[in-house]
Amino acid sequence: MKEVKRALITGINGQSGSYLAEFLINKGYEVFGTIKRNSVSENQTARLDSIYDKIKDNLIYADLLDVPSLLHALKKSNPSEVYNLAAQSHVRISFDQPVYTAQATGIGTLNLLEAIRIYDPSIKMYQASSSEMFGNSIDADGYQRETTPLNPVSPYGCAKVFSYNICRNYRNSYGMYISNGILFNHESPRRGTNFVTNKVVKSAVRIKLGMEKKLVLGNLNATRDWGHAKDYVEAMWMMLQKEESGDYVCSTGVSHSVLELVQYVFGKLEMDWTQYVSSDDKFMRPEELEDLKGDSSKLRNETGWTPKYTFETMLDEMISHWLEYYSDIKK
Ligand code: G4F
Repeated sequence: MKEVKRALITGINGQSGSYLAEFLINKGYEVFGTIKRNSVSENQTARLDSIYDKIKDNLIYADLLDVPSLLHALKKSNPSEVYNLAAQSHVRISFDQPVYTAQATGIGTLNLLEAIRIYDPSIKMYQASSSEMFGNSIDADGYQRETTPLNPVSPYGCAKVFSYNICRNYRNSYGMYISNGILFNHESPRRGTNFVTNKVVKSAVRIKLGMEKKLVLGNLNATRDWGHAKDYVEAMWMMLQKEESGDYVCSTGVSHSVLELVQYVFGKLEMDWTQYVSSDDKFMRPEELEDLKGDSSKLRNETGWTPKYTFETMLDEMISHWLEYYSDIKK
């Protein structure tokens, strides 16, 4: 048994990685994380600002495609829990870079599994699986759950299905503790602004402040089950505290269309969205996942997890964030 709980997070500087790092530090963990070399070093750790002093010496350059770097990260962190959050995670971009996405989001997971198996197969691993794996499979009651067939409709979804299956295979073959969190969309002020929620909120605030005139989106009819990343990182941790590993859907159970998202955000800012928003093919996907709504009963029943944010309170927080951001810049 390792005395102080130590966790390694791949992709620690992403939206979920940064919230998870804060959550685990509050739980008393020593937290380590992998980051990738980037030609623009400024802002690379921006999401980690609030905990930077606590983790700056625990940030390790590593890449899921570089097995020795993963072994080095495991050796340096000597973790009892590994959270695999690194990936090429943008669905639209996965159509532009399908091979890279298959490597980073698919083979990268296998590289990490092998590194763990070589270094210490008793380590517990969390795999960031995704509701994008369901594609257009929906159960008769309108929900997706652990038993819903996986029928991905994007290179990203296909790569995530590979990772999901290889994790189950390593669990069964080698008795390793590996849990798949099948997370539905999760958002926050830290969300990249090329994902639809933060694109809409940031743009609407800029339009309100006279900094921008138009917002161009893709498919307004798609529906998503949007939760808050802060709630979802708690679910990741809860999954790894269970005696046995398994596969768990994490979702709010409520879905909204992109159009409803637009209407809510523009309405909150007292603007008529029809004056500003249009749709263009360039933001459409060659194949679209139309509807997502998750049934997370298994997770809720087995761990007691329940989300604290609603769609509305999450968007309110994001709107406040961007209003404050631009008012600080003007000072
Ligand atoms: O915000 P999105 O880009 O998220 P998407 O594709 O659902 O993927 C996210 O959730 C997955 C979980 O299911 C994760 F695995 C994945 O890593 C990522 O976090 O798009 C949401 C919806 C789509 O239907 C998209 O077509 O919004 C639609 N949309 C409409 N206009 C747009 C836009 N999406 C983006 N990014 N940009 C637009 O202008």
